[in-house]
Amino acid sequence: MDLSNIPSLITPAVSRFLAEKHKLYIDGQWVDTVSGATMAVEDPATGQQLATVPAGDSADVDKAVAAARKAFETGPWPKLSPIERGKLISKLALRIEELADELAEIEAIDGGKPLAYARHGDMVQTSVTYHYMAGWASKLNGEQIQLTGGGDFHAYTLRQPVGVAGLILPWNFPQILLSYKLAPALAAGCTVVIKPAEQTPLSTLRLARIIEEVGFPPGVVNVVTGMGETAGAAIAEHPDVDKVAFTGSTEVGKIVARAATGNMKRLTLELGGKSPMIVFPDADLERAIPGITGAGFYHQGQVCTAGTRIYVHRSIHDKLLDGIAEQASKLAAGHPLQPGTQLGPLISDEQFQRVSGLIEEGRKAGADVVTGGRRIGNAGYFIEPTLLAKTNHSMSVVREEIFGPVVCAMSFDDDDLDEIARAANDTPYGLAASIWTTNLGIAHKMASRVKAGNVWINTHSAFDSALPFGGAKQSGWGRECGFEAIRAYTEIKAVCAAL
Ligand code: TXE
Repeated sequence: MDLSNIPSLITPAVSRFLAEKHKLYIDGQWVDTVSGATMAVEDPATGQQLATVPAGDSADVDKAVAAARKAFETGPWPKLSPIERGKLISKLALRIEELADELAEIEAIDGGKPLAYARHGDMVQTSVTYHYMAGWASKLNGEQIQLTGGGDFHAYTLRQPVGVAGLILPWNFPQILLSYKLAPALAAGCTVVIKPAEQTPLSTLRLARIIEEVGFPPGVVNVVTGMGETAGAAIAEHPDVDKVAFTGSTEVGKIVARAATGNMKRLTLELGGKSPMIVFPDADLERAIPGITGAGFYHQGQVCTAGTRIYVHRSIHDKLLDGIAEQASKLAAGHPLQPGTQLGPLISDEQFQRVSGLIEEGRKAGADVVTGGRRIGNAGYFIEPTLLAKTNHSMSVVREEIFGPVVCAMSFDDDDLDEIARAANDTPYGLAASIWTTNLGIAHKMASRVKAGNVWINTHSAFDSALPFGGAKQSGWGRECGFEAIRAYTEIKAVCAAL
């Protein structure tokens, strides 16, 4: 892999942006941290420093929350008509479309995602989510309630914004996952404090400028970059934050949940996964092979819904695995900005060490490496797409969320759906699953048996801004996208009048 030409691939606009002195965005102002602390952001493909951003902590979060509170209670935001609020969100969506090339480039270089995926995946889904949610701003209806006792009463519900929302983000899909939170929060009339992941704060700092430019009133959206244990924890604990939306690890999700009980914050948590892919003997392998290869290795497997456990009928086991191995081994690794790259680096050295360690544990425990398993090159954090066969549920590679390009395969012999579901459900996670079959009856029977927030049939990781998304079991609480997201940022008030 030749990484020497990377600087020449960065466009002038992004070069200038990277070199700037970045600041926090609080109350419509660009400000330094109270402590003056900064932190480095690196390009995971080269390990080189890309930019320096503020390292905010609780003092900065206090300022941001105060600004968000003020904007929520007074000022122009709560007085804007629902249509005006929706129009601002639409303007944001349009501006993201116009600036999609630049935003995608920042996303690619900061997060290690191939540029084409960032441009045609992340940025498209991001703008669509703002467009979709803009429409909900003018549809926050309550309902008239028929009281059981009859009599002279008029009872109804009001759907009102929950208040100040803290949005804590991970590094794998910085803008998509932000749009899943920010778009419904704004549509509902909330104000927010955003804390992007420390590994990937850059696209959110760029977005804050767009938010300023399209005319959101000061304090409606605030951005505090910083570490999780300081800035993130301060948001989770803050007594004046009414709701937290968090995407990240199950481990930190539990910490956030405990902190949020202090003032009984509303909470949505989108956490880890270990998603099964169940392949029946009648599956269309022309679809299943590329579908499963993408499910396992897209963005190097750093996807919460990544398909990581294959359960395949023994009769097609070898054919399926040979097909996946062939496609996976052809994925072109490279710098995310290099044309043709299909496989970027893992996000950090820490993640690289963890994934490498788990592959080694799997090998030692008797897993068969069908393809992959090694480091690619010696710069950045690249690992070959890895397919492990002869795995079982006692192995850490099957039990733990790896968050890297590692897929484990297991087989089944008969068609006892309950038995297959038991294996698929034998995990603390319940985020997603996919079922591959041409038999509609089996597909739907299996869909009802799998414990997961999202089940796909003959596809995997198919997202849509209108489709509720979230996890069962330890994969989280609540749902993002669709009207479910609006519920998550609103409170129902029951009003009952004696006439
Ligand atoms: O996530 P963290 P990390 C999983 C995946 C990955 C593992 C670790 O398995 O290997 O998590 O990734 C902030 N209070 N997922 O360490 O630590 C942090 O700053 C409040 C799954 O990056 O959970 C960041 O903004 N906030 C996942 C965010 O939480 C805290 C996506 C997520 O960081 C905090 C990413 C604290 N005490 C990782 N500590 C998915 N579901 O898609 C950290 N943070």
